[in-house]
Amino acid sequence: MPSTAARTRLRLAGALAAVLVASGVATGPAAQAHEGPAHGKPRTTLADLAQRHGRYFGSATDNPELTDTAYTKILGEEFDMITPGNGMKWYATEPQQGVFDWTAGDEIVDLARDHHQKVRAHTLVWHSQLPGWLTGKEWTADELRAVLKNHIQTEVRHYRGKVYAWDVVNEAFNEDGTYRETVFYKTLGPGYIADALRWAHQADPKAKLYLNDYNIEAVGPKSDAYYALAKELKARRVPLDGIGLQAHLALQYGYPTTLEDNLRRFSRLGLDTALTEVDVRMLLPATDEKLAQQADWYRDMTEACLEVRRCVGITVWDYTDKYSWIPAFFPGQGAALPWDEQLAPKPAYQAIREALS
Ligand code: 9MR
Repeated sequence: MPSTAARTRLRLAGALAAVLVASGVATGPAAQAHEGPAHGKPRTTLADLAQRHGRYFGSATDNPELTDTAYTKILGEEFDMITPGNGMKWYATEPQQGVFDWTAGDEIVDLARDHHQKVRAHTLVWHSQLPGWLTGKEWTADELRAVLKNHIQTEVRHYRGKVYAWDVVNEAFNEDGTYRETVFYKTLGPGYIADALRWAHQADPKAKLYLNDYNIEAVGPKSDAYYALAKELKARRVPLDGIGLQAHLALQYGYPTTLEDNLRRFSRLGLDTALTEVDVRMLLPATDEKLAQQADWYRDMTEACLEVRRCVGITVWDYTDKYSWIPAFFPGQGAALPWDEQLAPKPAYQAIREALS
């Protein structure tokens, strides 16, 4: 028979466990999974936890995956922001010059609306995944400017009022901070970025407009280039709202320890920031040790965003290893996302919850 003090401790522990279960904080294996309501109350999701901090927690998705109902169930429950991984890119939306196709993008916007989720739209101006009619021809500056303006304004107008933000220009800089020599830069000069932002703003004055890139999580030549450009654009009153840090990290290259400082300096320019395409890949096979390190990185990234007032949210580049882009692009690497290929949460998932709790 336990002493009175011990019984009180036991009761308190039991009450605490009940509160934790009711609030969705995992107290054991049963609380971790996706079996739905625990003790009659719906479990808290990443989105719920993020919203308590005034942030969102999002995932990318792609049209072919949407027939997987086990996948779409979690997609619809855990997240409050969705990014189409491919469906709004130029090759998909304007496959022939002047002929627009919204099928893929609309499917994802409709799905998000059905689940009361917002949309980070991606992306208007990028050197990759362009249609053949655009890459297969030499353009004069006047011609390309007209093509670019028409593409941006037609697409942004189509989604006006339906998306929270646009990645207007994606991946404009090289690693050393020089401009990437894309068809847009080579033909139009660096002013194409300000033009793109202004055209997008005209077409949807309420959408938040972002520049987005990878390898700009840490302070360094590439993020410095964004800092300088953002400062200049703000000074010239070009409609820029935020900088998206993709955050495609790899365990073998080390954690970007200056992430928080970097987010903060953009905040001080009066800009939002967001982690827009997060994944943390590793050399396969995944081991318990690597998965634990990955969890630490997800936790650290989440905490860094929460520490900086204008870091508005985090999006993972899809949520499950089942649909990650990594294995196809980096053979021998993978296991980059918070859910595994069987849609079971990994240590990274728990670490994100802890950071948000
Ligand atoms: O997730 C996208 C993948 O399905 C495509 O095959 C790939 C083509 O480059 O693009 C992926 O998304 C990219 C995003 O649009 C921009 N940042 C890098 C992402 C990963 O390549």
